[in-house]
Amino acid sequence: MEILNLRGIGKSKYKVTALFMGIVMLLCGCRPFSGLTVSDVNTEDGTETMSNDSLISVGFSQLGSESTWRSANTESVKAALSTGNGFFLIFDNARQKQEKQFKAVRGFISQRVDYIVICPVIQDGWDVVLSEAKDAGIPVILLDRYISVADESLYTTFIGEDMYAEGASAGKWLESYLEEEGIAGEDINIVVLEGTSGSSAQAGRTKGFGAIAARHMNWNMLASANGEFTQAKGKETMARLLHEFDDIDIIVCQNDDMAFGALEALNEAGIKTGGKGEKVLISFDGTKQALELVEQGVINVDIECNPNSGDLLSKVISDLEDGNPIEKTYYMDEKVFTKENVSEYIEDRNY
Ligand code: GZL
Repeated sequence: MEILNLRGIGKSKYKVTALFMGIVMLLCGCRPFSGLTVSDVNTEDGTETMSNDSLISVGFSQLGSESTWRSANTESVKAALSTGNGFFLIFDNARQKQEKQFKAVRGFISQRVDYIVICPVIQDGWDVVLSEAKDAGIPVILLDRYISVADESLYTTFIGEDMYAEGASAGKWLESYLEEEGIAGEDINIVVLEGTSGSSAQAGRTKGFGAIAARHMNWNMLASANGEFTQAKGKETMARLLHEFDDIDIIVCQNDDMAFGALEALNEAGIKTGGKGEKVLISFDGTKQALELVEQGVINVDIECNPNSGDLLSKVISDLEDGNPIEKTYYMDEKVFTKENVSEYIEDRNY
């Protein structure tokens, strides 16, 4: 946990004696402040005090750093919720472990932050810890991924992407592609490399693509296998599927990192993708590296999933601070990239 700020009692603006807090943390076996933003130092007795007049403290539980997309999402939030923009950000990387997210959220509650932001690694299991945040009077904002809770008042708003729509976009693109190739009536064998099991990204994309696939009796879903949104697992999973099936026509990777891994396995097997009569490769996220592969005709289509939600998050928090009405859901703008349109977007892609 990067501690950029330790909040005192209540919502009032405060002064914290960093030296005292550092000793307390040492006694508790914690690492003293690292990266502490000290606005003034009293050199007479060596104590350091930190004042943060009119800054908004935010505890951010990021699920991990598993993909290019995730790193871009983290950077987007850190850039938007900077001290210069009026925030003190406490950042925690849960390394894909929900238990670590629970621990981070409870830490934010004990530090009485003004807001808690969570990218939930999986959908289930959030009711208890979010009830604790509600009891503490701290608004919770979901970023990127959804949760399944009985009481929707446990979170204030969701800012992210419509995963179901992303999955459906991939299915609709495949319908058009097969029509254009004149093979819409032929048997089509499909494998899917899925992201983190139980995440709203994996569930939404699977359901959205599945709804389109259900319209076609000749679309054979050979297998869906977990690639954990990582390149390494994507390679391993693709290699296993190539070993299992020798008649795969369509490969759906639920993010670019798994597509990069799949391409490693396909290349090692001497199998090409993207071209006429070659296997079709469908991916999600729209990272620069992947868009370059779309332009080269290696990835057939990439469904954008925009990680740059930091500015919108900052605006929503500011609206909450000002007492302005806010929506329960904010979706990011997203595109479908193909060889026909991708070139105009690659240059400016910042992830
Ligand atoms: C989608 C996001 C997914 C990305 C992956 O919003 O949660 O998680 O598609 C990332 O790259 O790992």
